[in-house]
Amino acid sequence: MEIIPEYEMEEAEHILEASGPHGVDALQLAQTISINIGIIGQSGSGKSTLINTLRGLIPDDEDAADVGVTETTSYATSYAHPNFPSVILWDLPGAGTPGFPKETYLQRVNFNKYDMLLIVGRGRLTEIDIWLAREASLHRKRALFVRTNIDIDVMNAMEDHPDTFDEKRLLESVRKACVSGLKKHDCPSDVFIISGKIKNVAKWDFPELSKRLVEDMVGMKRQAMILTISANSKELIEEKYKALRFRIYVTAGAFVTGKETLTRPGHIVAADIKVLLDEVSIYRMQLSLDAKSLERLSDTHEIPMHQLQACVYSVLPRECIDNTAEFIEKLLKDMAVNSPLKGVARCTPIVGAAVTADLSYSTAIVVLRRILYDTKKAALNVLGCVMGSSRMSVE
Ligand SMILES: Nc1nc2c(ncn2[C@@H]2O[C@H](COP(=O)(O)OP(=O)(O)O)[C@@H](O)[C@H]2O)c(=O)[nH]1
Ligand SMILES: [Mg+2]
Repeated sequence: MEIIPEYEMEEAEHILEASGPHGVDALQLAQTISINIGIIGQSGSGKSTLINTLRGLIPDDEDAADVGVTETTSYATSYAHPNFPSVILWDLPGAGTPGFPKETYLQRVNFNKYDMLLIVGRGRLTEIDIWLAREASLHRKRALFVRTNIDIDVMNAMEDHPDTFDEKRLLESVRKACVSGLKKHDCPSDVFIISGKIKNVAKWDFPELSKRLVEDMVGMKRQAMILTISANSKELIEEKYKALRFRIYVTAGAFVTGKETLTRPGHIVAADIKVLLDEVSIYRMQLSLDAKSLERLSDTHEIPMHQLQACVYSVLPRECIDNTAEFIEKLLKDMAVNSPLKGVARCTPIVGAAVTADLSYSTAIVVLRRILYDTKKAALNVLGCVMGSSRMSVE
């Protein structure tokens, strides 16, 4: 049985102290701080596509941003993450069109409200791209420049120069042109070269972009942000794992604060199982292992479903997926019989004198930690499978 490491107990103690004896407020707080991210750029540059992909959606999904070859976004539209409504991605109308001339654009899109901007451009750097980057800099806004459509450029270059085509060189020249163009005008020059299409999330700079979005958020905001981005790189899966591990102490806190507490680890109340089940389903959704996410991965990367499932089942017992409630119940019972929970008895002091902590709190922590750890391992397995297949399709 895993023992909770000292440093982690200290972290948990810190969070719980900061947010009152029950710790529940920490999670609520993380969910109520709103983060506004403005996705800005010329019409057709791929803003709406990028928003959908960051949220793990395809354009035809319900609630996805409208995508199309004609101007489709005529007012600022907010897209909250389904699970974490406090992080808001703003799909903004294209800048510099007759309907949205430069002169009134910043005011009409409410430029000041954004905590961060993603300036989206395709093709060569345009005057509008530079103008937006300069405004971001003048307004002291955190901004990243996202250069989309690299998939099309790669395809064209392959067709144009079949004998001399060199993808690495092409990327270098695109990057150099963007960075030097932005620097020349004293603009922030963090450039990410991507394809916004969901099938390309593991390619070019997309994983770097996702990671950078996370890094740029601090404290609680950072934690809320991590949980809104779909798990498409190893680093992001690890970050999500850390963020989800923090939640464990809060979720387990429900056992000591709720009315129907477990008095002995072997004595299982349906309400307790429900708390654990809900948490486990959040892990699966967050780490893209829920049925919908797996189906989508299978479709977009053309990997047979049974292959993805095999990656999951090689780590997570099949019954943990097919009958989670029974699996949890069995774990709890095993622990009641086999484990005196020596290591986790140290949890008790964190909740302090305000509550009478009992063994159910420790039990919940151990069960959740074990399932979360295995879910992360399964997510890394699935990612390995997807990366393998996307490398194959490039070669
Ligand atoms: N191949 C490719 N097509 C893209 C990419 N980004 C956007 N598109 C396509 O470009 C068109 C315009 O995209 P959209 O997201 O609506 O642009 P917006 O006006 O900036 O919101 C749509 O047909 C998208 O499918 C990309 O990175 N690669
Ligand atoms: Mg749009």
